[in-house]
Amino acid sequence: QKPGLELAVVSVPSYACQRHTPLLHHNITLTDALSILAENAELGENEGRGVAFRRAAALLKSLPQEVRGAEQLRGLPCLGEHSLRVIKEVLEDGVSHEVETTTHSEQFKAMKALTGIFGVGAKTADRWFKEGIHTPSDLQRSGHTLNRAQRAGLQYYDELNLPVTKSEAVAIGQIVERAVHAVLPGAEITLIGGFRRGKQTGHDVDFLITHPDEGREEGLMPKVVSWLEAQGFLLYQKTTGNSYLESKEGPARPASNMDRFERCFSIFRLSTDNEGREIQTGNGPRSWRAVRVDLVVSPYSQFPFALLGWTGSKLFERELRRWAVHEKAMTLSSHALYDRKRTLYLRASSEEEIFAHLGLEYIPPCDRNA
Ligand code: 8DG
Ligand code: MN
Ligand code: MN
Repeated sequence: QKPGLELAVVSVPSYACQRHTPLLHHNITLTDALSILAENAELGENEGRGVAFRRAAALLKSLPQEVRGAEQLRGLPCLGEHSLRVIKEVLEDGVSHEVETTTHSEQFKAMKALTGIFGVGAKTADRWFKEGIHTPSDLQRSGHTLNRAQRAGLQYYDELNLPVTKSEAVAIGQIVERAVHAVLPGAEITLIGGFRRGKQTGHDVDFLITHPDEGREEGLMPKVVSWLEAQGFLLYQKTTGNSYLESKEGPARPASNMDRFERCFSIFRLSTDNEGREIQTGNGPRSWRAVRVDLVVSPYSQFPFALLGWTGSKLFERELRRWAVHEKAMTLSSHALYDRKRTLYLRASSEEEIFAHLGLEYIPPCDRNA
């Protein structure tokens, strides 16, 4: 009467980009445990270990039912020895000793709190932790010289760690649209990132901007930012120009997933009047909140690649690139797809065409929650 073989018989493909991974799935307890270990590895700058836990968690997210016993996992890919051990422990005891130890460790708690400050990465946080700085308040008191991003991150710490709701994302979208259309009529604005995958909350709001007349989008960001600044919508912004030149970059694999689009990492000042919500601050309540917003500008010809590259999830993106390289001898970035055997760039006018070039079934955004 054990549901034994049901899951094992179904063959599950090993790349996350070959699978449908919905937002809501059946193995939250297990994936939560593995995510903690992934996070801990990433905070310790052990990327390989982090990816292994993320892949195991993503596999479980794609299963059509709850895993009740370890025997159901036989034959499934992506489950390394360490992940399997953790899964078995959780299935048998309800908790994993390693996960418990991690969540209670001073270092993990401190690293999470410090990297939770906008502008602070794992390296910086680790340096501070070793100096005895464990919390944002410790940092405030330490008298350390902070850069502009970190100062803003510290100033709006509590709000930026409050989830952004879908309705807040929509409100931000309306402001971005007004700004973009004021400086470039006909430009198109698309909500990307987690919200495009159907998430109801996010840590930020991401937008991709383009214009059907190639070239019209050039230099757009500084104009949009000036408009937003003049209207008092920005608490912080850092704009980076486009540095992508197909001829110069060539087909070589970029060093990281950082792309070269014109972009702006910002903090918006969003009125909360409409939601009837007040934000509590050290200086009393107020009727606006800080929201992290990422803006990216793409030339029209690269738009499908940018859309695919910025919709996420991060693991789904990583798996797409890994699939491209190892299974297809192609290089995928947020700008282009290069076929190394035929030594040519493959054009695409939609995400569907990119999946087709890659020999993959089309996976819609709502199923890219790997
Ligand atoms: P969340 O904000 O709801 O928490 O999740 P998310 O929307 O999936 O994460 P994100 O950190 O906002 O990233 C959105 C996507 O953008 C993600 O798939 C990674 C992708 N991305 C690139 N290039 C770059 C880059 O240079 N920096 C960042 N931060 N993200 C990038 O394609
Ligand atoms: Mn996001
Ligand atoms: Mn983002």
